[in-house]
Amino acid sequence: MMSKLQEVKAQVEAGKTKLVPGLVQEALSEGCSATDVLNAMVEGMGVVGEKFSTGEIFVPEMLVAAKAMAKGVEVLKPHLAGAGTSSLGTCVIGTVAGDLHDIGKNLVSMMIESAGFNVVDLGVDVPVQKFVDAIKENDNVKIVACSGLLTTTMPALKETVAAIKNSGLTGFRVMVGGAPVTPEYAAEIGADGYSPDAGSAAIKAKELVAVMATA
Ligand code: B1M
Repeated sequence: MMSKLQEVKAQVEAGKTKLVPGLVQEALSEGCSATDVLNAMVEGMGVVGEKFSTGEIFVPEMLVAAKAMAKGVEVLKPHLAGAGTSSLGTCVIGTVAGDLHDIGKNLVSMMIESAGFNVVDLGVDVPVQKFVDAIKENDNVKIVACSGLLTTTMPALKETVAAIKNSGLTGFRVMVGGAPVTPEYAAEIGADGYSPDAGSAAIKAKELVAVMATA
């Protein structure tokens, strides 16, 4: 018999938007940790990505799988993220221009919020200037987090970091991440921080702010 986690993974893969939330709830009720459930969904998305690469499925299937995962994450959210205290400052976050992927960015946003930041989420396909404007328009911005999921939008990450750094605005640190991003690339484009996943992004954000405070 399929375990509940295997079922969650399979139904995310199959894009079963209506089934996934209930299965996530059942998995939690059966004692699975929120992290295990999240990992099962991420694994499901991994399979979806592989099938897309091999031409077995197409964009619409990828999209419904993403929707199913987003529904599952909604159920998981209170279990993953604690109550934000908003005492560490504001984090402006977004997926860079030309890029529509938001599941990873949303997870990073959630974890950063639970680490104690007030999060301003600019969404996806965010033009460079919108990042700069958001830093100006919001109070106490300490972290700017830019996500990119496509090799083709890595240059947009570079442009975004450059524009923020050249804006003359100060008092914050810039973090980048997303599947194709490496620590080397992050350093090369002048980002202050990189992290491979949502959990470590929250830790990195706190570290950057702590270092800034003592500088
Ligand atoms: Co897209 N897509 N997609 N897609 N898609 C990928 C990324 C791809 C790897 C699939 C593949 O071919 N195997 C491939 C990119 C190849 C490449 O660039 N090398 C790809 C492609 C090609 C495309 C299109 C070009 C397809 C087309 O139209 N021909 C197109 C581009 C659209 C665009 O953006 N302009 C496209 C479209 C889409 C959908 C819209 C259909 C949908 C996204 C829907 C949505 O997000 N709302 C989609 C999906 C779902 C995927 C896959 C299957 C899953 C992505 C995902 O959500 N993963 C993906 C394959 C894969 O990832 N295996 C794929 C789960 C998520 C939790 O992981 O986003 O990596 P991830 O986030 C992680 C880390 O990366 C990190 O933390 C997160 C959580 O731990 N992280 C950060 C992310 N941001 C961070 C920021 C940080 C720190 C860490 O600091 C600031």
